[in-house]
Amino acid sequence: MKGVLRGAPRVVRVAAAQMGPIQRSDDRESAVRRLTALLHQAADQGAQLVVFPELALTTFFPRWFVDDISSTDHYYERTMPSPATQPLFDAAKQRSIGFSLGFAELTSDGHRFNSQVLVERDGRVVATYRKVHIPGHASNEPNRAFQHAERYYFEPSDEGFGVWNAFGGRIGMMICNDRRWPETYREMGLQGVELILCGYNTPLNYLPDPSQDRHAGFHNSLVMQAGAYQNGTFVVGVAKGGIEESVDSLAESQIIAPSGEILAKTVSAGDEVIVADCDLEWCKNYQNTLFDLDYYRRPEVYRRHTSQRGAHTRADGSPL
Ligand code: CDT
Repeated sequence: MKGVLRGAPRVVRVAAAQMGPIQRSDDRESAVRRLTALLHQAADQGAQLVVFPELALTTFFPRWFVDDISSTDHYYERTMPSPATQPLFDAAKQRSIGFSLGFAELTSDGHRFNSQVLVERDGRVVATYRKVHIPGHASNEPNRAFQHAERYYFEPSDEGFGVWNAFGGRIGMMICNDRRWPETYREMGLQGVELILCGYNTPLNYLPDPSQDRHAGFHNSLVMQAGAYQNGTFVVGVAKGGIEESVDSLAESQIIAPSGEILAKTVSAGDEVIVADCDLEWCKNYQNTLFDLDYYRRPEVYRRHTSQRGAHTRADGSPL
């Protein structure tokens, strides 16, 4: 085991910029104005990085099904920065603050992804992450109170989970449903991640099993705190919360330490900024001791993780 070996502090002041709802009638320009105001609040508090939610430019459009997907092209960005988001990029560069931003991406060859861009303090695009785990359903389910047709509107990315050198550390990204899967964190943990950025839109009513509704906040914290601790990384989860087009969504944005502790958490379901000083050297307390992956992991007995998708059993019920 390597042992703690903590170096000089590498503190990144991180802001989580939660948004309240964006209604269907709200245009992109108003969303960008709200994002820019939040960015200025974060910069005023000395933040070097501000994290925005998933699909932060429009209402959560997968809650409606349409027969012709091209009729929803206006919800997608063809470039990033796009003309509408350029003012946000300009303000960030002017204030020397980096950001991550969730948006719907329509590529030049017609692919649709649920994406999140990471931008450095000098305005340089570091990376674009495309969501891997796409929840919900792919066809219209008219008996639902509302649709969650992400599997119709987005294809799952095969690019996996990158980790990038930025903000003086190792930065990873995930989007909403990705945060519920342990594989997401471990893929980044195996690349030495120190700070994971995650935007989310999580309805408070899970229609396939309403018994889960009262646990929405608990499950949100549970998965992100566990992922942080088990990989010795900071995790920043940022909601678009509140009642959007009659659908109530979880807020509870939070910044989590490698210890698994919540350092800051929002108290409203509206536009709100929280900040925390994240000393990336803290990760070493976990990555070089209890979770020294190189010393303690046993990949040779984890082969099912990549060779198998669902749970398999023999006809008699015994494990394979
Ligand atoms: N946006 C997103 O991924 N939301 C999902 C909702 C799942 S219910 C179909 C989430 O995991 O929070």
